[in-house]
Amino acid sequence: MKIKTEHTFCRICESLCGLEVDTIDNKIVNIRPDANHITTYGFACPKGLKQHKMYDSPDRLSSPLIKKNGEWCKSSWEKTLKEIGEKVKKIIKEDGPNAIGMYVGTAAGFGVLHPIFAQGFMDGIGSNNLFSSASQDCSNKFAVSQRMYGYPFTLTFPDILNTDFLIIVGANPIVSKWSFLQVPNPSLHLKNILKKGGEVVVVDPRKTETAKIAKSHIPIRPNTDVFFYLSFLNELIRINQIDKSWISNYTTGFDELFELAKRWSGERTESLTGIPTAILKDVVKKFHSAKRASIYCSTGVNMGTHGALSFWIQECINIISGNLDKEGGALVSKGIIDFPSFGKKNGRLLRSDKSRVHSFHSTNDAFPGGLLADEILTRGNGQIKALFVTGGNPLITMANSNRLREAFSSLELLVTLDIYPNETGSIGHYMLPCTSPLERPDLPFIFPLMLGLQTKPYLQATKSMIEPQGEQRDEASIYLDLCKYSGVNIFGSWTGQKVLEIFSFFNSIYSKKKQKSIPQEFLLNLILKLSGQKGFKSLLKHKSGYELDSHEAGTFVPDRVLTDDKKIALAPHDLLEEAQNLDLFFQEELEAIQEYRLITKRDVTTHNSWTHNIDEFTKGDRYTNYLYLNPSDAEDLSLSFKDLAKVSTDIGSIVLPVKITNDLNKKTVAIPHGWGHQSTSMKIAKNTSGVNVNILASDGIDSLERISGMSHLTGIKVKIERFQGDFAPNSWSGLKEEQLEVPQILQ
Ligand SMILES: Nc1nc2c(c(=O)[nH]1)N[C@H]1C(S)=C(S)[C@@H](COP(=O)(O)OP(=O)(O)OC[C@H]3O[C@@H](n4cnc5c(=O)[nH]c(N)nc54)[C@H](O)[C@@H]3O)O[C@H]1N2
Ligand SMILES: Nc1nc2c(c(=O)[nH]1)N[C@H]1C(S)=C(S)[C@@H](COP(=O)(O)OP(=O)(O)OC[C@H]3O[C@@H](n4cnc5c(=O)[nH]c(N)nc54)[C@H](O)[C@@H]3O)O[C@H]1N2
Ligand code: SF4
Ligand SMILES: [Mo]
Repeated sequence: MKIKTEHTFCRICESLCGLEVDTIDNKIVNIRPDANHITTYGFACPKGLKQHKMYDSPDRLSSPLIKKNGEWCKSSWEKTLKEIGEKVKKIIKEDGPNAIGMYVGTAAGFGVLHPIFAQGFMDGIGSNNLFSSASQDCSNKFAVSQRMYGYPFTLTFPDILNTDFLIIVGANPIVSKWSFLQVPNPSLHLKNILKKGGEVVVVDPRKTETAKIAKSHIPIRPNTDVFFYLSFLNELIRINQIDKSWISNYTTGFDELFELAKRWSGERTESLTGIPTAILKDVVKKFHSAKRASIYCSTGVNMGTHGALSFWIQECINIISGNLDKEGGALVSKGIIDFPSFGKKNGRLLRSDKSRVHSFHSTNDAFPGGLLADEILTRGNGQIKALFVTGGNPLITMANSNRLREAFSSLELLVTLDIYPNETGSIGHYMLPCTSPLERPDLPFIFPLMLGLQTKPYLQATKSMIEPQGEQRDEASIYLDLCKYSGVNIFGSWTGQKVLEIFSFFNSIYSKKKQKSIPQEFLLNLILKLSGQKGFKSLLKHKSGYELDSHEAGTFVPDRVLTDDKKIALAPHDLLEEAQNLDLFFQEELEAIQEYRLITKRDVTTHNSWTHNIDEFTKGDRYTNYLYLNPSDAEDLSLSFKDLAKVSTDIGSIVLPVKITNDLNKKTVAIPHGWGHQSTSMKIAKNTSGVNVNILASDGIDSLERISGMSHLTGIKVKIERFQGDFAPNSWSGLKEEQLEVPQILQ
């Protein structure tokens, strides 16, 4: 048997690690890091190297499934699509196009054609009821960028190759491998900054893996980052020689910003943030005196109650310190095209409509996920009756999972496009099997591709490594067919639909593939060619990536600032207005300083909700998630290692075993998300005993971050007690106790 080795790149997280894949007879037998890759230099993590085991699993979706009388039955594509199409037509006729909703999950973003065609389907339907995982992780950044720079996709990033001083707030790149920036091998890059005499400071409630490498950690009380940022800005303005002419030439709103920052000195905020003023002043001084510095944040800040205000002030810090658009500071680059200019001109991602329930504005053309249950459960014109879930698992990853379960169960039609029968799919009506990343050709993730969010710019193309072994199809082709059977046109274009159908027909004859497919490589080539890049085939020849021009500092301001007056808005009015509510919040939080706050935590072997069906990742003590807490809190609560703790909020309770760690401060506890798989048919995941932490998080209008609609998933108020029962009545699933299988390990 002959081993065939080919090059590709991983499409699980933003690192996009270069990989070498060995196949025998259309089966992947081994995956290695690509040592010659142009930026990832032989780096990869266990998830990327074991991914074929997830895709090879007998539990994987291999043919379309229809639920009949509560049982899942295999079906043909034709029959399934026809049935779905008929239901869509009926719902549109009776309730209008907005009765069809869609949730786009994080996996969708890792294919180039998937999100484009999913949007094309919604355009065809004429529905605005689009939701995405962005309001669980990053909508605050889009909302603020739109207000400050004029477009949601104008995103700054730290130039980590050239920086002397980097502050990381609420991110743990050593585990997550960075977000909103492609940083292959974060550990190497952080160590390089230190080696060159630079500094890295981590602001995080937990002494994280990143903090340990950075060697400089500032612990912070969860969900108080906005005060850290304001006090930072306050001190920076106090000591900084501000370049007044630059500020007045290229920005507006400095005086209003100054007035706000003045009110939040380090002395005032230290009682809540837990950051002593002397430490704050020291870090600001170092930041200010470093030649090239920047401050970056991620989900630990984004998912708090003030993600938008925090990110706004962070951007102002980079700007006022003179680090924006500067080598080694915070850059705004370009991808294969200047996407923000293109998008702004064509009105993309700029919808200004409001949700039906609670009239909340959209961000990046999507409504907050925290309103999805309301939109499904609230009667009236435009009520969502059907939901398409594409590359996501909202039942586990969104706030208030029990309420979502109730909402999803009431839908007339719930269709998932996934590689697995996940929790969301399991309570739905149709599950459509999709190709895995290694079974489709692709280009990099949209951020590096279109926005240049990369440490070192490069392009790479990959063909599919193997053909699907079952009846899996790529999502773009599925959406084209869903349009056809639903009597609508993809992107709302009759010509587009017909042309793509003809392409698809001939491609299927020509390529002799088992499943009908649009010519994916042809379309990817078209995207490249329209952007003036090398074609797909010639990129394939650069097996380990093709280097592009380096980032160019000094090209963003003012030419690519897209506000009406071409100036950066330092004090957008609604952000300023929202900041007026901070006094009350500060007082309330101060009074609650003795309460527990629950934060999130990611592990190397789990990826949100979908890597729990691999033996190696769930072995030993990885069979569950844990409640992590500080030894002194454990003592107060009479809890020891592996005791069961009950964690509750006003919304729900979960029970899980305890791990004790010195990495957390008193009154800060952590629970990893993505668990709670006991109700699926995934045999390995089903036998894990982890619980879904999002049962504790609340949804609905009052729980949303008011600027961007972000859900509040970290820093949430919890009560903890020792669990007294024999076994946890895991309320994660809404199942009764007698319906639960007791995991062996806890018996
Ligand atoms: N408490 C808490 N909650 C959180 C977070 C947290 O830190 N704490 N993190 C949040 C974050 S950052 C995010 S992004 C969201 C994620 O929210 P979701 O996107 O809803 O969840 P995932 O678990 O990433 O779901 C991805 C799904 O895509 C499927 N999949 C994988 N590859 C493919 C593919 O190629 N095609 C298709 N069609 N499907 C595929 C997987 O099987 C899985 O079911 O969750 C958020 N939820
Ligand atoms: N192994 C693994 N890698 C992943 C993922 C995964 O699930 N597993 N998910 C991927 C996805 S979808 C994303 S979006 C990225 C996210 O990438 P990151 O944003 O880097 O995510 P985390 O690793 O969760 O880091 C968040 C940090 O915020 C801290 N934190 C929590 N609450 C607070 C707070 O109130 N204030 C401050 N300052 N910090 C706080 C946590 O302790 C944690 O260290 O990771 C991606 N990579
Ligand atoms: S770090 Fe991310 S991109 Fe790299 S191998 Fe792991 S999962 Fe894949
Ligand atoms: Mo995410």
